[in-house]
Amino acid sequence: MTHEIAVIPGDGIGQEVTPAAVDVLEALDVDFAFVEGEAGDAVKAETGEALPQETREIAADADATLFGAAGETAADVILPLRQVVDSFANVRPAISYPGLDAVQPDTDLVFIRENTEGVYKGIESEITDGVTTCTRVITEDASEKIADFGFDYARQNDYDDVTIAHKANVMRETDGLFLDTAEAVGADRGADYDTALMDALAMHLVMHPEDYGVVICPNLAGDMLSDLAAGLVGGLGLLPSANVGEDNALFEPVHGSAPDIAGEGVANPAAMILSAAMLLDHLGYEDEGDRVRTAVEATLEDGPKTPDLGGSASTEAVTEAVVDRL
Ligand code: GGG
Repeated sequence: MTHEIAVIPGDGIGQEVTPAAVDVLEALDVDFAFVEGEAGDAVKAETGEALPQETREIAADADATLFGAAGETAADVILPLRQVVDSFANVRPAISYPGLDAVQPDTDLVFIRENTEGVYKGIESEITDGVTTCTRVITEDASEKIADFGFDYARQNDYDDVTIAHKANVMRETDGLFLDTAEAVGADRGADYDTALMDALAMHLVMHPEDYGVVICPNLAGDMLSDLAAGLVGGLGLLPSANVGEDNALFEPVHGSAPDIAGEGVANPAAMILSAAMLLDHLGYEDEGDRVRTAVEATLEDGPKTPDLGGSASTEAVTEAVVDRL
């Protein structure tokens, strides 16, 4: 069976790490057909559109999508792409790997981020000169769906600790609804869980990440807390993610386009390759996903390493080392 994979490198280092993930997938004994689509700053400068209709169709029709990174046009690219694949959950694991100089070597967290609403709904306006507003949308349906997904994820992946992140003491209506709904899901299942104010949670995650497992979050909180957790494990070059819908999914590193190093060929491909491992799991190739994760882990431990991890290897050299270890 051939699996059609949409490949959308996007901007900056997305152009460098996305081919790395494709190289790894091509080295496996799985039949993929890759279809490339354009998106981002460069295509907007050329055509006026950051996410051309053709790219939307490629992603909608594929069995899964690999996306690299968004730059200045992030809001016009990554948010609509997540809608194209109808993804309601953004799964972001943050794990410490042996052999890296991590701030917190005992980190094994997974952020389950609501992916459709909150302030990322994009309802912003300038109501008068010097005054802007942003409407934060939280619905019972989306909150229930993400909480269900989070509790299922914890059970299926053997995480004992589930935490519901919120700021209901200030955003009483919106996060009040998120919290009440997520707690009702936990109570219905008879599941153990904690709740945590997201600001205090940020501090506790920095000091004691080992106390946490699955963290169910509203959209913006999930984006921010997962970047914070990247800092605990060695940087953004290490965090993969899956945007999961009912029938489709998109896989992307948590990092952005990194314009400071784009074009130098030294971006860490680990986050992108680990995202490809999540794609393999999603398509039912869990053994192949494990092989890829094992090869990445060995490469992170024994090298070669890119400059963000204290080495001097190129993206290509690290990718070759991962492929050799498969
Ligand atoms: N590959 C992920 C990416 O391009 N991230 C940049 C970004 O702005 N992300 C915002 C988000 O994940 O919602």
